[in-house]
Amino acid sequence: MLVNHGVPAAPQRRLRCSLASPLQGIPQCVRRCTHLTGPHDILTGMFRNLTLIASPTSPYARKVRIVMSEKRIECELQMTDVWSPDTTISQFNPLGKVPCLIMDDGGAVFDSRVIVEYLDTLTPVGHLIPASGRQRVEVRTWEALADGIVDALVTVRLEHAQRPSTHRLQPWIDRHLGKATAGLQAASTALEDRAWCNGERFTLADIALGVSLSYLDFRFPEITWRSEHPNLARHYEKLAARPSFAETVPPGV
Ligand SMILES: N[C@@H](CCC(=O)N[C@@H](CS)C(=O)NCC(=O)O)C(=O)O
Repeated sequence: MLVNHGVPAAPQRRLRCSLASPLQGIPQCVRRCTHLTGPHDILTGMFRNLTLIASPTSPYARKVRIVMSEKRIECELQMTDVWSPDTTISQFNPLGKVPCLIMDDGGAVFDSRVIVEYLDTLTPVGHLIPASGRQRVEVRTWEALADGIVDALVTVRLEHAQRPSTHRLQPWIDRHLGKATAGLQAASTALEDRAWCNGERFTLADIALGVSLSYLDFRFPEITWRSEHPNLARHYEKLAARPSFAETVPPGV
């Protein structure tokens, strides 16, 4: 959609954390995703145990959880509050952010874009990222656009949640609201009246866009994106009805 030519697939990145016991210290708010079947590496035949460190309200973690659900990948979910002094997230992700995927050998994978790329290689069930070429880069650009909308909204949210009102910078807030607004307009223009963001089927592009629209509802209910972009509203309604979206709704919505 927003690019002129295809690029080669990005290499899969795997980062290892140095801890002997990788999950030590993570609060035991663990939920087993029992409706899912086990992940199976089709290349090596190895069965993998996966743990996703997340927070219930993180849109980036939600994107990963939706991908896992769509692909029927089993995971253990461990919730942490990244803003709490007690969190141990930085032992796994030095950037102190969720989501972070821990593999059975203790390897830690972040951020959400790298995690979903890895997950899509784990099972042939419901491929979400086209294998190569123009289609692939278009889906990844949709994801970058949707994540960019979320990035801008999270920045605005943090201005309110983390900074005293006397220290807030309105021009900074306006700048990021402007990015979110422009991103929504670009998404609406690119979607037109098509059934899916890219091609003829549901992909990661739809997941990322749906998560960004849901985050607007969750944190910025005053933004009237539905009336400005009826095509996005229609698309979101369809996405929100999928079990993967319904089962990952942030608490309190
Ligand atoms: N680009 C990252 C963004 C992750 C991110 O910013 N996560 C937030 C939660 S929504 C976080 O952990 N923030 C903690 C912090 O910034 O210290 C991704 O896609 O995973």
